[in-house]
Amino acid sequence: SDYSLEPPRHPCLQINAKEPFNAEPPRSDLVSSYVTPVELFFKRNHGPIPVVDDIKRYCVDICGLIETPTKLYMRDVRMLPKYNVTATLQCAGNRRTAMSKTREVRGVGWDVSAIGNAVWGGAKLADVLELIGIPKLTSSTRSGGKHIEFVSIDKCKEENGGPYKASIPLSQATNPEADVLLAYEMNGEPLNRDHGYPLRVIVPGVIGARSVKWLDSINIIAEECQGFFMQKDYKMFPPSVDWDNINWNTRKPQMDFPVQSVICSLEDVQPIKPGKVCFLCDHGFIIVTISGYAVAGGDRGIERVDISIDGGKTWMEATRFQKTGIPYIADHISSDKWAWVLFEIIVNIPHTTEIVAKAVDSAANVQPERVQDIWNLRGILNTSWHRVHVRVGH
Ligand code: MTE
Ligand code: MO
Repeated sequence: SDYSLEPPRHPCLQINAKEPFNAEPPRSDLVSSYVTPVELFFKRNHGPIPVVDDIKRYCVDICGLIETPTKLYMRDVRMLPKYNVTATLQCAGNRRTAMSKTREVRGVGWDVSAIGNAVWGGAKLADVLELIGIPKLTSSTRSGGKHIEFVSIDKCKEENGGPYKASIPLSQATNPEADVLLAYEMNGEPLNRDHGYPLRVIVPGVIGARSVKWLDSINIIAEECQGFFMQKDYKMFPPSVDWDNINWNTRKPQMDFPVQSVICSLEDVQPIKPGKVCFLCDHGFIIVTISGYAVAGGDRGIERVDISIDGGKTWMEATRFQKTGIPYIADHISSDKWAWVLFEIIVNIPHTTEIVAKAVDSAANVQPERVQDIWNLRGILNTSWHRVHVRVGH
């Protein structure tokens, strides 16, 4: 493996692993804009960043259960209708470091910023598949358990030096409403190398692991992909399963992510010095802005974000935003159905306390209270109530 050709990266990123490169922005920067700038967007890799320099010859092989295997060139992808989909990408390992504090887990440590919201530009996978004779999903379409497998150019040690790969059900791939993209743009610019240049998959509402970067081939297969990241990783196990009694076959690969919310305006332990980050009003209270992100998995939306300033005894509802500065209300649901919402509430903090956030999605799913109850050996999907401790004093 060769790490001598890695692209330049923004100095603000917090590096969680150098080779392969895994990094996230500081939490306070994450919610300063609704659309995450490319250079601050988290980078999650399993090997060196591949180099694609001959873009004219670059193509995706489409093979497997189809009559005529096809080569898809960039010009073919660009000829299809272009869609710009605002979608939040979240790594299943987001907030792993916090989970590992209750009990050890295996995996790269992440704070709360293994997530970002971008405008992805590209062709719909449903259009690409239609081009090669696989019809769009209709109520009468039977996909019979078939999957669409995405294979990358990169090489990783988990696959014994083979490429990263993953798959999604054919029924999702052929459904135009699912907005699965072959993306060549991120925030209006050509994809950069870190994020999958020249072409990557974006699967909205699903853990980041299925959004394969540096696409090399698409296989139509009879059942889900048998690769490492589908079968031996990114599965949710109960707290009773450990490395000596694990049976990977008992669980399905994780697809949709569960409802999540995080406070980004405060660190885990936030010392508040009156007069600096905040000020003391006449009554001796301290005014603090609590802001962060909330995101629902699948095609669900965020219904509500609850905030507590007494460790979870009492709650109040935060204001929610999608496009920055535009609060949205129930009868004005935004079109950004795959995107996070930012939330904000300004509160008076009387003394040292614990501030908590929990979100509710459109199916009334709520985040679990305690991280111990969802602990799993790989440390994925930590969506427990997000807590920060505010320490008031000089
Ligand atoms: N695709 C390839 N080819 N190789 C990878 O290592 N990592 C996956 C996914 N796609 C990965 C990949 C994981 S686990 C995540 S969370 C997202 O890419 C991260 O995408 P990003 O680096 O653009 O933020
Ligand atoms: Mo991930």
